Amino acid sequence: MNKKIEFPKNFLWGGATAATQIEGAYNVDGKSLSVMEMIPFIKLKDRKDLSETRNLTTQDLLDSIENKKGLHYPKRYGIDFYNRYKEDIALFKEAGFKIFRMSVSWGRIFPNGDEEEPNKKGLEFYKNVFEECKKQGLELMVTINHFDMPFPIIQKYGGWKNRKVIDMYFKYAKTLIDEFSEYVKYWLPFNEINLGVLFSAMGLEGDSNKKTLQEKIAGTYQDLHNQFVAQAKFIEYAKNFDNTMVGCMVADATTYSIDCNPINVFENQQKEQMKKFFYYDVMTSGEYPSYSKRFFKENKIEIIKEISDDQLLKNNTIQFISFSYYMSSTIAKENTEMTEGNLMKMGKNPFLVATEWGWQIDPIGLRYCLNQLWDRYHLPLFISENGIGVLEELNESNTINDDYRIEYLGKHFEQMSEAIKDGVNLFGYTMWTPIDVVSAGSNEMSKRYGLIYVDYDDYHKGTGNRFKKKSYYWFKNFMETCEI
Ligand code: BGP
Repeated sequence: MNKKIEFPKNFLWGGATAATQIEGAYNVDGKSLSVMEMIPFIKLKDRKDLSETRNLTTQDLLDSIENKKGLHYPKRYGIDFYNRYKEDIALFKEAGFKIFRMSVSWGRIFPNGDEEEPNKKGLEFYKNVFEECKKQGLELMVTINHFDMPFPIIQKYGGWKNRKVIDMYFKYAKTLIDEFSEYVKYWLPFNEINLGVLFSAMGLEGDSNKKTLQEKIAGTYQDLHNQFVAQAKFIEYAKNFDNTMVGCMVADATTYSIDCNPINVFENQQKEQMKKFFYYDVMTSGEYPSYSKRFFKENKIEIIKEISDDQLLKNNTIQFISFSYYMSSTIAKENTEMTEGNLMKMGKNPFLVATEWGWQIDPIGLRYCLNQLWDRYHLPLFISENGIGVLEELNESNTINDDYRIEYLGKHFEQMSEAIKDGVNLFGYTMWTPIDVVSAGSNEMSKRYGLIYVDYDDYHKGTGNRFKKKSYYWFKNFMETCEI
């Protein structure tokens, strides 16, 4: 018999995507390339680990523009959402979604970053998409920058370390809210702002392999500070609009101590401070927390600020917290067995099972995380990503019986419901993803997360046709009945 769990009537259920993983059409209507679209596909069996797909030099990136090496760049093609968005949005509506989270591609709106005027064709595309969502009665949550800074900004200005980029970001973000405030209520200035540390190793800092680790880390925190400032400027401006909420998006992953040895328990607390709470703390209080000051001092990191930055951050904090949650891990000590995680390796937990990509499944870790965030911040919470990536093939009935996904979602929903009973103010959930997309971290199409199967392989071969999986019908029924 199915089990009934409880959720508030107005809970916002839906799905999440990102421009570079779905749109394709990388070279039409004036769009520039983003770094994400310059990372080539490497077959799983041919690569040692994921970092191989990210250790790119500036020369690699330049060579990719005209594809001198004849490689395949999956994020240039996505799943052709650019041309098929009406069909996809109709499927989301039919599934019973109330909200759709998507991102805008910066390179469609300001291809070089420093233009005076936005690209009309880019604005037109998003207006059409938003109109379609409105027609279908879908609320929108928009990520302004989901890992896709236009490459010309990196090439000419060196990326986030240059304060001119703050102004370029603000001009871009301001254009979006000026144009689209009537469609979009929820805004997320940056996707997974705490993963920047990994992107500076991806060419965003130029030839990063020429730098020492200390230089790289220091550069990352400077980039981050400039992003905090850019976000605060946007929050300040967004106050001019009614019915608008600006939140953050942090890649969360509960971490546990390896055992009850106080040394390890404390080490876990310190890791949590700098890997997750630091980000939420700055964005909710507008101040750098005390533990970060010690961390910066001991690691010889000096953040260059302008006089007005502190006040700007203080006056412009986020209104809600959103985060992604896929897995948990333990802290990694010497000799700890490791497993893959979201863009980095993590300590293995003997009590958990992992996906084919090594991501450890832990629904109780989600309840733990929700309680931690609510207790610490007392701000409304929203889960903006959660899901499971699996190798899948259509069966003879043109569907997939993805019971593992149903089990994954059901168990997480159960823990969310428990957290709400604990008193946590959780107001919505967008699963990753309603439809198969190109993987952010591994560039594979075959790492499938969707409720809907998309007929493209890793080389973008296929019809692109969409097929509903068993989980599509299960999710639809769940939203109506709350039965798992
Ligand atoms: C998050 C990103 C998404 C997404 C997801 C799954 O880090 O915000 O863009 O893709 O993780 O990761 P992956 O695609 O690498 O499996």
